[in-house]
Amino acid sequence: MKNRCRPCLSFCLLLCLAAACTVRPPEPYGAVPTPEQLAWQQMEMNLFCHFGPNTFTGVEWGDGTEPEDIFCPSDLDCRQWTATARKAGFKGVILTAKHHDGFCLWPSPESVHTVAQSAWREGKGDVLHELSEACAAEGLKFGVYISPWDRNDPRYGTPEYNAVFVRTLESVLDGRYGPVFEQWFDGACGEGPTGKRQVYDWPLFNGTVARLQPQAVIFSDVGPGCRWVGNERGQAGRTNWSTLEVDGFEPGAGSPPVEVLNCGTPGASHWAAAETDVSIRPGWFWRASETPQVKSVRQLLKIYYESVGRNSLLLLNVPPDTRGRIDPVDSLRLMEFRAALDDIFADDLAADATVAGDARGRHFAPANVLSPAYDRYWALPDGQTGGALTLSFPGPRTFNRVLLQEYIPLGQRITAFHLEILTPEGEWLEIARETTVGYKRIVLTPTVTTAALRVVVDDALVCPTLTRVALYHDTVYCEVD
Ligand code: FUL
Repeated sequence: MKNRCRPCLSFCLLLCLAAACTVRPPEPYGAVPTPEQLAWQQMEMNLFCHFGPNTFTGVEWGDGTEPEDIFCPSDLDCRQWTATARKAGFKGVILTAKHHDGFCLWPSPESVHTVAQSAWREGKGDVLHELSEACAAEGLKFGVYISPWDRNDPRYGTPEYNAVFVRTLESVLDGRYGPVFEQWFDGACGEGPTGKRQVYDWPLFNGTVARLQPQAVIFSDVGPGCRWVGNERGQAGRTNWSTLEVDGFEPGAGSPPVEVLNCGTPGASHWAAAETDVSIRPGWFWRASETPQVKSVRQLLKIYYESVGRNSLLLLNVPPDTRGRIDPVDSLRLMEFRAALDDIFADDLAADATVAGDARGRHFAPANVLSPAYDRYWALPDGQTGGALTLSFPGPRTFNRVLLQEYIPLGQRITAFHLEILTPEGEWLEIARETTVGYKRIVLTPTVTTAALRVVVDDALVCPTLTRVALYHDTVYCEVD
C-alpha cells in the first residue's frame, strides 16, 4: 500500500511544481470588451440596409408626411439580401426599421405610419419578420436601426414621447423577431411635426435594450456598446483606440469632437470600439440615378483597409431598391470585392516562419503569433513595455501587407510600433512606423522582398500582447496609404 502511494505522491509534487512554474497571463489593463463586444468585433463586416419611404421618393430625409402607400416594394426578397450578404462575407445585417420620417417597416402598435397602414400586401406585410427569418436561414445575425428622431409622431417633442419610443423599442426587441445583435441609435435630434425637438432619455432607451436584449451591442456616437467612427467616408483613425472617455457626453450634439470619436482615447475607462458606417453609393437610400456611382472594388478595398484594417468594424450600406432587392450592380460589386479579399488574404506568407524574441514564458512564446487561434498569444513580462519579434523565413518573401492583432480581452495596450526588414546587406531597414494595433491592424507597406521581418513594439501602456502576425501580398490595390 505504502509503495503504491509513493509514485502517486511524486506525481502530485510534480504537478504542484509545474503549477508554481507556470507563468500567469498578464493582468487585464483598463477597460476591456465584454464577451459580446469581442464577438461583435470579430464579425468584422456587416451589411447596413437603408430601406423605407425614401427608397421610393428619392430623398435622404423624408419629412414624415409621405403617404403610407408610397412604400410599395414590387418584389421584396429579404433572402436575396441575406444570401448576397453571406456570399460577400458579412456576418450580420442591420436594417433601418424606422428612419427619421417615422415610418415603421413593421406593424408598430405605437404608430399609424407603418406598413400596416399601407396598401403593400394589404397592410399585412412585415419587413422585420421577413429579414429576421432570412438572416436565421443564412446564418447571419440580425440588427436594427430605430431612429429616435421622428418627423411624423405628433407626440415627438413632448415628455410623453420618450415612453412612446420605449414602447416602440419593445415591439421590436421583445423577442418576436428573435435575438438582436446590435441596436443602432442615431443621435440626430431635429424638429418633429409640431416644430419641437425632443429631449431624449438615453439611459431609459439604453436600459430598455439591455433589459430585452442583454446581448445586444448598442451603437451610438458614444456607445455604450460601440461608437461612431466620426465620419461617413469609411475611415477610422490611423491611431484608433477602442477605449473612449464617455463621462459627460451624449449621442448627437453632446458627443465628443469627431476627431476624438475617430481615434478614441488611450487608456480611457470605457470600452467602445469604433464602427465605420459608410454607403456603397453616394446616398444612404437607393436611387436609380446613383447606380453609376456605386463604389469600385479599389474604393471598397481602401475602405476595408481603413476600417477593419484600423481596428474598426465595417458597416457597409447596400440599400435595397424599389423592388425590395439589392441592385444587381451592387451585388456584383460585392462579389468582386469578396473575390479580391479572398485573393489578397488567401496565403499567409509568414506561416512557415520561425519567430524569435523575448517572451513572458513558454505559454506566451513568440511563435504563438503564427497560430490562427485567437487565444494563443505572445506576451512580454510585467513591466516590459517594449520588445521585438523577429520572423525569419525559409526563403525570401514578397509582401506589402502586415497584419497584426492584439489579444484584446486583456485590453488595448500597444501605443507605438514599427516594422523593419532585413536587407541583402544584412541591415535592418524601417518600412513602417505606426501607433495603435487593437483587435486588428493591417499595415500597408511598400512591396518588399526579404528573408526576415522585425516587428518592434516601441511602447505600450503596459506589457504588450500580440496574437497574430501575418503577411500578405496585395496585387489588386497596391498603393501605400
Ligand atoms: C445619419 C442619418 O441622418 C442618415 O440618414 C443615415 O441614416 C446615417 C447612417 O446616419 O445620422
